[in-house]
Amino acid sequence: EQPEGQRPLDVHPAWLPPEAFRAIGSRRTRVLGDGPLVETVLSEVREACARYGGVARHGGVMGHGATGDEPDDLILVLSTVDAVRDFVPAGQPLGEEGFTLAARSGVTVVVADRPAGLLYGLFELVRLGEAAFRPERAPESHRPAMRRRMVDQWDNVDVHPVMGQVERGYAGGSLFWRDGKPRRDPDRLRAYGRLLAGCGVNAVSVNNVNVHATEAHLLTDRLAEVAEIADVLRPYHIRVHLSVSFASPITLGGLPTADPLDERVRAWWAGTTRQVYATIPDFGGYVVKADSEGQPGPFAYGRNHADGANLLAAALAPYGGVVHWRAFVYNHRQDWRDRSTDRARAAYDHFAPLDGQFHDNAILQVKYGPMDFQAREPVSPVIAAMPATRLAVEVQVTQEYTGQQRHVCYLGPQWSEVLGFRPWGPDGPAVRDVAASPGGAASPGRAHDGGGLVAVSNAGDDPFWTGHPLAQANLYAAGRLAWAPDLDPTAILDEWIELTFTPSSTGDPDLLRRSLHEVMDGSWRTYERYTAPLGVGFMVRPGHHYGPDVDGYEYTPWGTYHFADRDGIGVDRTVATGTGFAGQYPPPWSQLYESRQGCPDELLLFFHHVPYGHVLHSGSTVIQHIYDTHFAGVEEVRRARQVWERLAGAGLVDPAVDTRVRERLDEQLRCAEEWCDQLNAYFLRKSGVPDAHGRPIY
Ligand code: BDP
Repeated sequence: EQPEGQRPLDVHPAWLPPEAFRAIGSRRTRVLGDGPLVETVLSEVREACARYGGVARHGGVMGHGATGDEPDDLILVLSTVDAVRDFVPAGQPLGEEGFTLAARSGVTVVVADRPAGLLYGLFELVRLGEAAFRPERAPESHRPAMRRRMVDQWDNVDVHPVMGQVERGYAGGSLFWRDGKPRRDPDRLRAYGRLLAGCGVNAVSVNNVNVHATEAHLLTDRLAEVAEIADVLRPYHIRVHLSVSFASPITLGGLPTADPLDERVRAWWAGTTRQVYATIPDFGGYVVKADSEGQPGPFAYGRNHADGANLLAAALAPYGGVVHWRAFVYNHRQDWRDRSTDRARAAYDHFAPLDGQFHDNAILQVKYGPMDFQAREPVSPVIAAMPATRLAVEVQVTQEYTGQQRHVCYLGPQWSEVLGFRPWGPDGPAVRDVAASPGGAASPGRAHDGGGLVAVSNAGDDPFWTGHPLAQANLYAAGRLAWAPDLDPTAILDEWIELTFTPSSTGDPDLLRRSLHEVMDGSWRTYERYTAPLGVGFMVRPGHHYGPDVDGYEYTPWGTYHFADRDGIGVDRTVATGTGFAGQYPPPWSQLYESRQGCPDELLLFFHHVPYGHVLHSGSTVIQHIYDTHFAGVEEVRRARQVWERLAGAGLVDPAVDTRVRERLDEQLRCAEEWCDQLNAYFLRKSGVPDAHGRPIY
C-alpha cells in the first residue's frame, strides 16, 4: 500500500522518481524528531524502504536499535538530541534550513537545528546516492545562501482571452485552478511541492502578477482557495504568497480611492491582511506589479513607489509577512519617434532615488536585466544602485523569450553569469551577494537579509510538467542557484540528469549523461546565435513573442527598438551621445559600456549604434558576425537533434519522453532556420554587404 499523498500520478515524475531513493531505501534509517516536516521526511524514507527492502524507524535511541535490532546505517536527527554531539562538533548554528552531514564508522548522520533542515538534508542524501554511505565523512555543513527562494506562478483562475490560463505559460493549464474553480488535485500539487523542495525552493506566489478581476478576489472572498494550496505545500516547507492588485481597496473594498496615504486605505489593507493571517497563519506575503503595463499603482495619487510598497509592508509587518514590490515599471505607451526616452532607464529612474525609504519587510523585486528577460541583456543597474534596500533578483524560467519550451535552452549558465556579475568591478560584491544581503554586505547583521531569488515558473499541468521535458532542468537549476548561487551550472545539470533519468540495466549509462550535456550545456548560447544579435534583443513576433520578426516592434510604443538602417544597427545608450543609460552603472562598467572599444561584444548593440563594418573583439565585422552566428546556430540545433536521436536509439530514454523531445527538436530546427533566413536576408538587404563565404541568403 502506498502512503497517502504518494500514489503514482499519471505524469512523468521529473526529478526524484522512486528510483532516485535506491541507496536510502535499501538501508536502515532512523528519524529522530517530531512535527509535520519530520513526518514528510519519514514518509519519504518509508516509501523508499518499502520499495527497496530497507527499514525505516521513527524515534528510539540514536545509534542503537531497540534490543535485537540491527544498528542504523543512516540517522536523520535534530540537534536537540544529546547523543548527536558524538557525531557532529558544536559549531555555527545551522539556522532554520541548514544541516550537517557526517559519517563515522559506517553510520551516516544528518543533523539539523530545525525540521526543515532535515528535509533538505534528505534531498542532499538523495543527490549523493551511494556516495552518502561512505563509512567515513568529515562533517560538512550546508546552509542556503539566500533565505528567500521563490517561484512566481503567472496563473489565472479563469482562462484569459489573450493570455490563456497561465500567462506566458508553455506547459498547459494551471496546477491550482481549472474551469474557474480550484482543481483540488492534492496529489499533483503535493508532487509539485516536492519537486520544488527537492531543488530548494521555499516560497510560491500562486497567481499572475497581472491581477485580473476574478483573481483579485483570492485576497478576500476566495481566500479559502489559497489556504487549500498552502495546506498541501506546507509539508514541503513552502510558504504561499499572493499577487494583489493595488486597486483592491476600490475594487474589493468599495472605497473611493486606493491612495496609499489615505487612512481608510491603510485601515482596509490592515483589516484584510489580518483576515489573511487568521486563515493562513504562515502566509508569506504579497507580490505587486504596480504602474506597469496597465496595472494600477501609486502614481495615480501623486505618490511614489516607496509609499505604495510601505502601505502593504505596514499591513504585513505584524505577522512577519513581506511585500515583493516589482521594479518592472516603465511606460509602455512611449512615442517611438522620441529618442529621448529609453525603456532600459526606467527602473533605475523610478527606484534608485528611493533607496533607503522602503520598510524592512519590503523587498524590491528586480528583473535581472533592464529590459525584459531577453536571451542577452546587461545586468540591471538597479542592483548596484540601492544598497539600503532589500533586493530580489527575478529570472524567467518560463521561456517567453527563449524558445517557449519548444526549444532546448538550458538557462543555468545565463543565471549563473548574472549572479556572478560584479557591478562594482572585480573587487566588489557580486549580484548573488546583493540578493543574499542588502548591498552585498558581509556584515553578519545583514547576512541573509536580502530579497533572494525569484523565478517565474515554467510548470503547468502538462504530463511532463514543463512542456519540453528538458525544460525541467531550468526549474531545478533556478532552485539550486537560489540555495547555492556559486554552483557550476554544468554540475547542476549533472545533478538533474542523475536525479531524473533512472539508470537502465542495458546500454552505456555514460552515453546518457554525455549526450544530455551535449544537447543542453551550450543550448542558451546556441539560441542566442540564431536569434537577435549582439544583445540588441527582441525581433520577435509581437504579442506571443515566438519566432522571428525583425521589425515587429520597431515602430510600436513598447520601447524595444534596434534602429537598423542601411548604415548600421544598435541603440546608442551612451552618456555622450545617447540615452545616458550607460551612466547608470558604477565604474568600471559605466566606462566600459560607454566605449565602443570597451563594451563586450555580446552587448555591443545594446549600448551602441555602429556601422555594419564595425570590427568586434572577435575580429569579425558586425554584419559577418550576424551571418556566421545564424548559420552556426542552425547547425548546432541540427547536431543536437542527431545527438538526441543517437541517445534515444540506444534505448536510453523513456519512449514518451523521446516522442515529446523529438517533436520539439523538429520544431526548434524549423524555427531556427526561419530565424536564420529572416535575419540574414533582412541584414543583407539593409546593408548590401554580401556574406564573405558566399553562402546562399535569400
Ligand atoms: C513580460 C511579459 C508579460 C508580463 C511581464 C511582467 O510579456 O506577460 O506580464 O513581463 O513581468 O515579459 O510583468
